[in-house]
Amino acid sequence: TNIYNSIIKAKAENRKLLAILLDPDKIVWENLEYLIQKINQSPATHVFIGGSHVQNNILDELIVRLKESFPFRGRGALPIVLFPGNSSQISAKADAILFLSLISGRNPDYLIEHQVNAVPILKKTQLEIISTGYILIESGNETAVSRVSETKPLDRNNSDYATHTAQAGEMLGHKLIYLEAGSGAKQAVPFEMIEKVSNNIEIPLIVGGGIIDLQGIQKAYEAGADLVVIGTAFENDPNFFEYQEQKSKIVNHHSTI
Ligand code: 1GP
Repeated sequence: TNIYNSIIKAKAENRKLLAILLDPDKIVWENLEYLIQKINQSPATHVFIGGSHVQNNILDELIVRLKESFPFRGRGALPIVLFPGNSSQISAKADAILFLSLISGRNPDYLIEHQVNAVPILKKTQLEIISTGYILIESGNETAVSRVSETKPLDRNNSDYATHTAQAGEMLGHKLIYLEAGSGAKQAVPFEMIEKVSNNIEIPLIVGGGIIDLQGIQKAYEAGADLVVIGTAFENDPNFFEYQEQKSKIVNHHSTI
């Protein structure tokens, strides 16, 4: 319960968390050292690993490589958390797994079938298992989550229904709620929805999908996200956090003139 407890603690202290999402399928292995260096220099507090079609052998290798490189950073090793698309994407080498149930959808495979199939694999690992209610929100384009899970995302204009879904997830015993617009979403989860959901649950709230700049991260935090996930933006440009930092300095500078 190490990693979950640290998320709870951060929430209690109002320390916001940031995860970089790595998709093993999209990693350019020749650039891995560079990528790791950029992760180490970034403000990330967690690394999430997942994708829609990942194969096991590269999953293990990626995590081993990351782990070899993380202990050298000043503030300690970054926790590596699996964010699996299905039961074959489990590696004993990670620290924890978001044990997801797609509670926005009505496809039993992603509500319970994959989870049942994952048990024999999980039982052979020491992974910390974090039960997560996973809620997909309509994003203006079809995302891989929706396509692969064959489920309909929730209406982005109906914050009440999303909130009831999150509350049902909490009542069912999930330890986290993840509001997801989908990787590469055109539109991120609406801030108003983040606000309503976070005001109505006690457990920590993760928000991700389609967040592409510092302002998007900041606004998600202000709306009540406890942890923000950045995938595509960092994948497209490993200097993402440096540029964003410079940009925000410029903005702040101008606003004080
Ligand atoms: C996807 O929420 C994550 O599951 C991150 O999405 O790739 O759009 O940042 P992006």
